[in-house]
Amino acid sequence: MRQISLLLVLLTGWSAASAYPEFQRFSQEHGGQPINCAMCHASGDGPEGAGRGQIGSLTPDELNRLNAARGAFAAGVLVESPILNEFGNKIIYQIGKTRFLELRAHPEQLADAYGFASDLDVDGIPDAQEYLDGTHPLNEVHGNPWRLFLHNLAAYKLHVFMLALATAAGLWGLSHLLFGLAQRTRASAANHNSN
Ligand SMILES: [Ca+2]
Repeated sequence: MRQISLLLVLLTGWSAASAYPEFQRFSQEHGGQPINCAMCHASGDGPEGAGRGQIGSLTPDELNRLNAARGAFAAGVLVESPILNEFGNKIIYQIGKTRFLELRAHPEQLADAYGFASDLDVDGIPDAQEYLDGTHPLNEVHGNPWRLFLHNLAAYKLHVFMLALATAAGLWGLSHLLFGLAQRTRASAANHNSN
């Protein structure tokens, strides 16, 4: 069974870990961030090999899921390819394998084709924007610093307000304490001089 599934994989033309380097190259150059295959794949070294999340280590069930994903030519088909991560599988779901292959010639159009509604790591930056920025769409602490700051500021605005209030109250109390001490010192000095 495993041999049959593996044969299917080979017959359907899976070619290399670098099968779709156009997208990685675009994302890296556009975002100016070093990224590897882990943006879309289960393994940072890509799908070829015998490591975890690579073709050589797949079980018969995983090979079946791989074949199913590779045959998802139309958009809207839920796939669970074991060599892809959640973002990679969602790309196939959103645009389908046919459109994905077409976009190899225009990797800059993948973000628009995928759309900006999904934010898999819930860090406030859409998956498609993370693709453009060259940041990881499944890591909530990896993103454009300014975008993350704005998102966190909005998410924790009550905390920020309370912190600012506490700081202001602390400064107000300290200034009055110092003022009171200064007054007592002046009064004490005045009494000393009058005696
Ligand atoms: Ca995100």
